[in-house]
Amino acid sequence: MDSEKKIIFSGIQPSGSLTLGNYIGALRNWSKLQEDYSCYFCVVDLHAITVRQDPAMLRKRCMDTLCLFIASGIDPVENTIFFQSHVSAHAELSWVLSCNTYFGELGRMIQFKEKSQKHSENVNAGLFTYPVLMAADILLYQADLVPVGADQKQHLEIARDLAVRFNNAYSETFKVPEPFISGVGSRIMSLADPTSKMSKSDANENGYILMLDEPDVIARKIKRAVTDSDGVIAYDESRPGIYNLINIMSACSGITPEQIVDTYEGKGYGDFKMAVADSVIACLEPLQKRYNEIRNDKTFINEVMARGDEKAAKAAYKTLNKVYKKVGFAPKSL
Ligand code: AQP
Repeated sequence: MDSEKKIIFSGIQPSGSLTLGNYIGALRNWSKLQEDYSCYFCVVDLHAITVRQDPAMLRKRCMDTLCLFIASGIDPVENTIFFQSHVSAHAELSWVLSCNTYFGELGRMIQFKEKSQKHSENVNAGLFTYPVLMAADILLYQADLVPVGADQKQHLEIARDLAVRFNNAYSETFKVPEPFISGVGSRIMSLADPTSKMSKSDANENGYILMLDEPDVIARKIKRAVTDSDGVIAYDESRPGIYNLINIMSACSGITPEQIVDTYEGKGYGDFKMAVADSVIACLEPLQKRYNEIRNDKTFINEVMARGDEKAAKAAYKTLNKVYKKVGFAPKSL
């Protein structure tokens, strides 16, 4: 890996099967960064247990997620792809940082407020300190840049604040990360409720398209997508159902929203939805094929895991050792 390249860190929670939103908003863009940046792409399994998970299902989803990274075009040799729980430095740095984080600043996090309402039966401390673990993820690798969606901007701000606070208290230790705005990939909304984000943990499976959905399932879900009664195809944000379908088709086919409107103006929603489904199916087909080739190849997966864990651990412990020294912990050997 070229040490001159800027460092990028990003992660996805294995809290469900990955969706078309995860692909368009994250994975597809990540695969375009690998030539120009030194990238750490992480399956953030520690974050996933802030919401109760079935252990067998979580284990399977962790492996599925790793394979979907690769199937999406992320080269496991060029990049560092790994599991967060395999590098214990994440949890260790998170503790040190949490001793430098104020209760009040975590209480202001919008995601905490939303998730604690959604999971009111399990408002645990991990859900509250989630941004501190995310800060540890980023700061351990001395990341220059972090690709973030609008909903993660607040968390990146905390990571930046913590880096500056620690550097001021203990001398220069962490690089202060900047948000990375790629400009590609829109926010994909739920098919069942186009005013909310397409989410892998949505209780309604008609709300999302999974990266591994079969073609007939994709066609059925898009056919059932909530639209409106106007019957006109126009690219208009105030009509979120049609607007979302146009964005999906544009992201999957590379055709601009304006060209899509020109082609389907005056045609019924039925024809248009069929075209959207065809574009999604064609977009996902090559990655599904690659996924099926690697998912059961244990030797390949073990090699990927061993390489990624080792590279990540090397970088992470270098930072953690520095941190332990700066806060005043006794060295392991004299
Ligand atoms: N609908 C989306 N449109 C565009 N980008 C999306 N991402 C997620 N959903 C969409 C991007 O995927 C990355 C990883 O997200 P995550 O899994 O760590 O957490 P999330 O954003 O909370 O995703 P979900 O699917 O909504 O997960 P759950 O349901 O578990 O909370 C991020 O880069 C995100 O922007």
